[in-house]
Amino acid sequence: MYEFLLGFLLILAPIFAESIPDYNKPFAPIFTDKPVYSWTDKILISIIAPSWNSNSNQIDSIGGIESHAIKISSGENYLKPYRLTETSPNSGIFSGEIILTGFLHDVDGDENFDTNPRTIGNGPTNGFLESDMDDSISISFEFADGVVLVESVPVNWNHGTIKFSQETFLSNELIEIRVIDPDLNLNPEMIDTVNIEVFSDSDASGLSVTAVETSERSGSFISTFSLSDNTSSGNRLYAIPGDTIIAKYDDHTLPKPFSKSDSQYVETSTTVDYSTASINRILVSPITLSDGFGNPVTSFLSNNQMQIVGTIENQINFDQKFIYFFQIKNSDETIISLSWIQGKLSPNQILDISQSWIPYNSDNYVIETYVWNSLNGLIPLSPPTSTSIIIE
Ligand SMILES: [Ca+2]
Ligand SMILES: [Ca+2]
Ligand SMILES: [Ca+2]
Ligand SMILES: [Ca+2]
Repeated sequence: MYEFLLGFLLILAPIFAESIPDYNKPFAPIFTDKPVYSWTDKILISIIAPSWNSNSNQIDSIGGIESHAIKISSGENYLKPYRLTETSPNSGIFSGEIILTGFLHDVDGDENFDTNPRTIGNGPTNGFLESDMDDSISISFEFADGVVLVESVPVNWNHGTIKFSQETFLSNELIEIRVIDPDLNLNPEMIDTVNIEVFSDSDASGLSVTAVETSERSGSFISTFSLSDNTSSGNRLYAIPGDTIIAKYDDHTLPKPFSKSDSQYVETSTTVDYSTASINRILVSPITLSDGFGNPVTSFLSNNQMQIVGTIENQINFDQKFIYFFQIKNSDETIISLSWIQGKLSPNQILDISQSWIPYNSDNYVIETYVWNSLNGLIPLSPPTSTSIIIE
């Protein structure tokens, strides 16, 4: 709407500039760059007043004289007269800005005030104005004698939001979290920060990370941190696959009906998964066969006991439960033996698993192995193996 009007009026501006100001039909709409502001934001103001473009070759100004003053006010605080200057020598558009300075308040609960409320300045860009949590900023301009134009914009506190960039993170990924709370843009000309508490199932006390505003005036804050598989330190949180990570911050700037002294935790969660795909978490070697004394066997006779030996190796840096299956099929594809061994591998552990077997009949057999995470989970942790043997 604003841009549409602006374009429209820019085209008409030269006509207005050359005509005699018609003080009986004042046309000087007042615009702000946002429809609503937070308590410490910057307000960009423009007033389209072609009749005040008295010299088309120079920058004119409005509002700076008491007789036709601009007044910018919030409650009992005000700036007057406040001067706006023409955007170019013949535009007839006058602009300026002020910075809201809020009131004395502790926004993070550390018992120190975080604001510097003050009301001072005469324009066009040096104005500071105190404001309340639920306020209205009113801009008035005495366009002609006794003709005052007024525009008002609301000032509110906001409910903050917090969100991880993903629902699940792999244990080796960088974790990104974002807080959006315009009330924490405490200085619209500087990058502000917010402290976020993060903790996990493995580390319930967790740590505090700093989220940094994405631009001077965005009110949007991002923090990144990584995970550690043993202890939390610096910007690393102790969290292992399967953990839930919680992030929260305390919003001390809540909109009505909350009061100034209220605060409320805003929190979110994500989960941690293995950085290695499940099928690659255990490395299996093909089985070997040996006699009852552990000597490798090359020819196989029926009715002799032999040992089937498989080897598995943990491929991830965490303890890992497994269940290892031996399955033997005869030449009819009938399963004649199924056995399993359950256990736990520590990080990078290599383990031999053996099973004794006495084949009673001469036949061609196939010995298959499978490694799953559990009987309930049934997630394969390695590809199956298959070995053919002939029993004479
Ligand atoms: Ca001018
Ligand atoms: Ca504080
Ligand atoms: Ca800022
Ligand atoms: Ca807030």
